[in-house]
Amino acid sequence: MKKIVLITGATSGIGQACARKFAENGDKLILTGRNEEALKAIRQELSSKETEVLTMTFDVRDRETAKKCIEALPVGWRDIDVLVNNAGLALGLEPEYEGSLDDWETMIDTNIKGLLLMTRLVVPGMIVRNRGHVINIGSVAGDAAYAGGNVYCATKAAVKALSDGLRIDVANTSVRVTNLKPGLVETNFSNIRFHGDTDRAATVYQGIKPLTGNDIAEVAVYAANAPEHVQIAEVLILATHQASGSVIVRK
Ligand code: NDP
Ligand code: 8X3
Repeated sequence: MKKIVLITGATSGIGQACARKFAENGDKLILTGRNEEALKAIRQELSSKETEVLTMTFDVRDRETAKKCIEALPVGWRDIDVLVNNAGLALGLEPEYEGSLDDWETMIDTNIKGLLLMTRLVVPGMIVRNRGHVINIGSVAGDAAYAGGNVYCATKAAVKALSDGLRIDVANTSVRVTNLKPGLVETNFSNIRFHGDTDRAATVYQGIKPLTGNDIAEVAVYAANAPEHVQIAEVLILATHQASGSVIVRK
């Protein structure tokens, strides 16, 4: 059955790959992000007779705008089946005693509070319909801290706790909750982390074949299409030569 899939941060990386994979799967897409031009481009790329795409421009930290957008969804788009809470970022890799308070606030506001806001806006409808699926993009970083990861790792540990908490809260319904935990995925992630230092960002993926956004999107689509009695609760997806957030074998 065609599903209505809402993806946050659909303008780049894992979110954009999820948009492409769910489109291939024939679903109806609500793509959200901050960059209106990038949203328009992906809507044009994916819209077809088979695939309907709606875009909404908002920052997941902006409570009022996000609420207005969800409340203003047109008829035929309101019964969201899958929420992919993907929007997120890492900023900096400094020791915890030296990091930037502004960077910390941005990560906490986006990765934790933004994800919570979207959950709070979308899940009540799922409960009423007794149908739905929340796919949170967590990280291997949430399993254990790595050097300089401190606050980013804490935000992804929070995604794990929030996924587990929501799964408990909806266990008496047919709503499912998945925490997808990627390792090294080559996207714009490291450029953002290093504030546009592309040379430094490139070193993150040197000597190892990293995952792609597509690798993660395939798992998301699999989880969303598993039989109704199957809940893919958590998946850790690593590059073959990565064993944890801090063990990466480069050749
Ligand atoms: P990208 O930087 O390529 O994509 C991040 C996306 O999130 C962009 O579309 C970005 O939009 C959006 N975004 C960031 N902040 C906000 C905001 N405040 N409101 C709305 N959208 C926002 O990185 P990835 O695709 O790699 O990251 C996606 C998710 O995957 C993140 O949650 C990240 O933590 C997680 N992850 C990434 C891994 C990796 O190695 N790459 C591994 C594990 C998890 P904009 O362009 O406007 O900034
Ligand atoms: C992103 C993966 O290992 O850089 O969550 O933290 S890592």
